[in-house]
Amino acid sequence: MQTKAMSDLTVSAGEAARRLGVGPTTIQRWVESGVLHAERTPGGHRRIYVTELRRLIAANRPTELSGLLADWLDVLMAGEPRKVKTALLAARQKADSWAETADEIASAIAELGRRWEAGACRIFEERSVSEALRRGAALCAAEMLCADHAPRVALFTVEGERHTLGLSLAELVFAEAGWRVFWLGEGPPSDEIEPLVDKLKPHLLVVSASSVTRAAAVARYQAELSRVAARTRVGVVLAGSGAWAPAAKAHRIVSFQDLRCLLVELPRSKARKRWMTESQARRTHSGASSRRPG
Ligand code: B12
Repeated sequence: MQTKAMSDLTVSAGEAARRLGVGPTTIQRWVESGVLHAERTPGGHRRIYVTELRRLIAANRPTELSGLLADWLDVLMAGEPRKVKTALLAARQKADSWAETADEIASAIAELGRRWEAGACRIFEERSVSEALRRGAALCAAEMLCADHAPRVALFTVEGERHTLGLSLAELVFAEAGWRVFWLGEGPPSDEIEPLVDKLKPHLLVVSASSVTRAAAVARYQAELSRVAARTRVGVVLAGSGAWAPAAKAHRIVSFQDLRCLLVELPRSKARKRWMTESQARRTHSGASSRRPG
């Protein structure tokens, strides 16, 4: 009989395949050969114990991590934002851009995930790592000042999504490209997107969702984003591994190098055109006022 406890302690064969990075047929073969212990629901579906996944992951994890990844995990696991800031700046020195460094950190985040899955990282450590990275990145971003009339971007996740580290790294890429960043982190309810745009007047909304947020919730949020973008001409970037639907009028971004390329291409976009019109209007205005007698 399927009790609450079993559904909490087990995952579907599909989820097990995703976490172990193998195909569903491999899971089937492992269960049949006894490599993996599974239960069956009354409906006949296989359920794999999370503890089994951790045992298998821990047994197959490379004992020694490659230099760079190991260094990053050491700095992050220490949980000190200032040390993370120093390490980020040192990595930026060796790289061409913050986008390159951000993609490097993204692989360290994925490794943190694998450690968590293998039971080699406790929840409090995952929290301390996330906060150290979030704060360390914010310290680096705060040092990159932008021009008064810089183009503006708002960074947030879909409502209820708490995975914001991608946005912390994206802020570095925007700051380096001279944008003014409104970093909101965990996103507002969808009915607040319009007042947000009316108040902050961003040229771009960058919204992130992970695979944790249900597809229906992402779809509802995306519908409101498209409606507000159509009315206000704000540009929209959809990011993260979440279930975004393809959208002609939005930019779908996965990596930080993708983001950097987009910021190079943007001058041709509506958002940028709006910014350039604004700056032209400002220049004309300041020209007129400077010519005005007295
Ligand atoms: C740290 C972490 C947390 C932290 C997040 C802290 C923070 N400030 O971000 C906390 C503790 C809050 C957390 C909570 C939870 N988490 Co969590 N988390 C992680 C962990 C270890 C790394 C975080 C992370 O950012 N990953 C990156 C993923 C989530 O984001 P992504 O969308 O793929 O984004 C990547 C890229 O797309 C890109 N990106 C993202 N946004 C943007 C934006 C731009 C512009 C660009 C260019 C790129 C970009 O950068 C990201 C990093 O590479 C991952 C493990 C992993 N492998 O990722 C688990 C993980 C994502 N979490 C998971 C789960 C299940 C949860 C919880 C439900 C646990 C629980 N029961 O409470 C809650 C859900 C909270 C919620 N409502 O969102 C699962 C998701 C499984 C699934 N179904 O998909 C994972 C995979 C762990 C696991 N192996 O099971 N988590």
